[in-house]
Amino acid sequence: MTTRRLTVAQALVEFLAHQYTERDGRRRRLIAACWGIFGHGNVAGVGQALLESGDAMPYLQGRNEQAMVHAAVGFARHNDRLAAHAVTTSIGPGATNLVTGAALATVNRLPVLLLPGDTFATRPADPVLQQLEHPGAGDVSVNDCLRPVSRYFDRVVRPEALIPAALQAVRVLADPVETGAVTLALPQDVQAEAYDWPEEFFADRTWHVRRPAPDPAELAAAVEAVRAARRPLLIAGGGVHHSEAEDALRALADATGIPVASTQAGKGSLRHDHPADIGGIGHTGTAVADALAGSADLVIGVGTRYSDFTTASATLFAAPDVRFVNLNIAPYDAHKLAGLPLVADARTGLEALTEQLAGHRVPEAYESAYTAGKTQWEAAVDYAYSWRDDGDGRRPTQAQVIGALDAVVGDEDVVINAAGSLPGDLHKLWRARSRRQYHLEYGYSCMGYEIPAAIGVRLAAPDRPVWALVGDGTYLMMPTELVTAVQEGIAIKVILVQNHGYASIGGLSEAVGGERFGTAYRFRAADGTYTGEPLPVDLAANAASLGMSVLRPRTVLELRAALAEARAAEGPTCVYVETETADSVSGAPPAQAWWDVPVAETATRPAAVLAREEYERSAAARRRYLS
Ligand SMILES: Cc1ncc(C[n+]2csc(CCOP(=O)(O)OP(=O)(O)O)c2C)c(N)n1
Ligand SMILES: [Mg+2]
Repeated sequence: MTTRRLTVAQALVEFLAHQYTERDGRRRRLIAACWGIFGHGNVAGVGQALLESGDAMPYLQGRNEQAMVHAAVGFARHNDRLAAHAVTTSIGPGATNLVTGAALATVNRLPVLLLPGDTFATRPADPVLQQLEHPGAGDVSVNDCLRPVSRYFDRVVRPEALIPAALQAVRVLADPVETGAVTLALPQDVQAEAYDWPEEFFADRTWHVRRPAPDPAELAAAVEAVRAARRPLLIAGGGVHHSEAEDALRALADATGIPVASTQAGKGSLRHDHPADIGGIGHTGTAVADALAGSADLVIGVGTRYSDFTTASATLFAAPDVRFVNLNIAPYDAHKLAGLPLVADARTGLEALTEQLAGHRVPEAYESAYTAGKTQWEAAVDYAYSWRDDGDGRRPTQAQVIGALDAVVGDEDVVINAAGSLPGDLHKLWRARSRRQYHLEYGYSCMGYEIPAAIGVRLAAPDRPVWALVGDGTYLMMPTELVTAVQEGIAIKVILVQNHGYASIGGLSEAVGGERFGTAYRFRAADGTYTGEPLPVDLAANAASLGMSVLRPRTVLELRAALAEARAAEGPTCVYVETETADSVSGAPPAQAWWDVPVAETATRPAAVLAREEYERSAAARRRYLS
């Protein structure tokens, strides 16, 4: 047997450089690059191995471990999960900084390979710097925090154990059901240890990404349910994009006239101007989609997890006899809401449905009713985007910011967002023009995702204009990777929306009796509350200080010009805009459906007492969907 003598870290890097995915005959490098921040837990192990690998494994330098995972996730999502990044960290704080990013990846089912350093396996001098030392469990390290947020976790405590661990890690990363964060914890001594590896370990390995076809019995039951339905509604989730099933979905909609609503992850599955596209659904949905959901007799969920935003916390689907058909590659999701499961790849499943439904079409009256609803919603979006230049220098609403962006983008632009009040406004208003344009991370809705994810997307698609939309709160949480964009010359475009705090949570707080407590960025007033003047903080100057080109438009007119300039810019550019801050005015239509945020059952303050009464009225509409 031929062997090669390498350290564990060198062997891992060499192995990863030879892994490929293949779907529909297209082969790609699975691990395209490795992000890293070095400390004593990986500098001489994985760090040295990356140095030694030369071009075989490109290295990317980040500023914050969580942000590196976000960048990796943005990259994987834009690659339809067929290519991913690895992230190496030191031990202790470097490793635990991964936890939030890992949870985000796993919740959204997006692949990322995490390589945190770990404390010595041989433990010659406990405690090493940054070691936890659990008094009752000698084998626990802080890396165990990564177990519940990883789809596969392994600790490589002996060199030869890398072989099964690495193979399992890659299997999970490339698996369309199981994928998410995969963690290989690497004790710092083991990383540097040499071993004689069988040469076959480093051979090219191609992981076929399967498209399972539906089971005939499940398919027959689903087809029967669709044929019997008078008011069917299809919900497109993120699985439609992951499976590249957009054409198959359009074919089904064209053939049957079934209207298609979308979740945050699924938006853009149909182009916004397709006659069957009725926009977002749920708490942040359109009036037309939510009205249809309220009376649908059959909901066909495709690649959706049915989050509480989608179901309006189990109140949206209100018809007494409503039933569900769930086309999902994951049995876990296919069985939700007591639906008829159709366990299959989204594209294969949609093609099978279209074939079996030949000749079937929804009633004409139903089609014309939702077409009218779609036209009305279009008018509501136009109204939210509209503005007059009456020369008074008025600041734009957030909806007008979105409208201004809508006016400058093309089909190829990518718009990224994750948290704050923007996701709801975008879900309601954005007119998605292509399958990858609308990039909302709303499984974990993590403040700070946007800027690093934009870097990841731009690495995946160097020719596309990539926009990160960030609120001021989000910006302050993680502006770090602007430096990375500047360093690498990655021309991301950041739209920084200043409204002096958490407009979203402020509005929510008010609705649930919280009186906006702790949600504005203001000085303390004489009474000790944060109701004084807005803070004299200049986030535009902050972005400029990190190396960004910064534009500071004030009015809608100036904003449009600035966005056009940013779009044409060759370097990373930030458009800083202060919006109208009158309480919760974003300019978008209000929520059409409920969201369950529990309200204090007993309180002395009248706002909470009133909110509780309202809460109980809304909560009475909750359903269990058991049959
Ligand atoms: C990491 C993280 N912490 C807390 C939250 C809860 N949260 C959701 S939105 C929000 C405020 C966002 O503020 P900003 O980015 O300014 O957007 P705005 O609400 O003003 O639109 C908070 C604190 C979150 N989603 N992510
Ligand atoms: Mg804000």
